[in-house]
Amino acid sequence: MRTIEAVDTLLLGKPSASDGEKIWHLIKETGSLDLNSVYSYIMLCDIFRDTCLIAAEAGEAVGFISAYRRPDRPQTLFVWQVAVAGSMQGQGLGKRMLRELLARPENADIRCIEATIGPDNTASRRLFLGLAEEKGCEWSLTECYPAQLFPEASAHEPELLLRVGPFMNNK
Ligand code: 9YT
Repeated sequence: MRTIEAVDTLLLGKPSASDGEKIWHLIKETGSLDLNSVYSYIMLCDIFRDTCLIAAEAGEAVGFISAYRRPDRPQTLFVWQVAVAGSMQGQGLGKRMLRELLARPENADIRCIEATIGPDNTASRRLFLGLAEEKGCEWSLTECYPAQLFPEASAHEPELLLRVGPFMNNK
């Protein structure tokens, strides 16, 4: 008798410039995130690869975190977008990607995470508050970019600033 075991074929790693286009498609498909230019994703995957992460399965991008260290506070990681493909939602992939990103040796000195989220972005809210709980650290949610900042032609909901930390990132 043969036993068939579920094999985890998901690869989590640093992206490279050639992933930019795939990421653009992933963000487009999620439908809930702001779609930026392909160029911006290529740049993130190249210049900011130490703080970005791609999750790939069978050569397809199924998850992505774009993030960078704030220039004014380099120990704060600003997480720009967390994207999880529809087929992977509800499986904890966001959390797994975030943990993996923080566990990189080059990110060991990161003490805070910031992200802006729309009022209805419950997935991201759950992800970051889950991290705060796991790390036993403080968090706050404050107003950041009101809707009036965005042009009328591309109506946009307000962005709230979610801050998690300080924490010790030594896992
Ligand atoms: C954490 C996250 O995914 N924030 C989204 C920020 C913004 N609405 C965007 O870039 O889509």
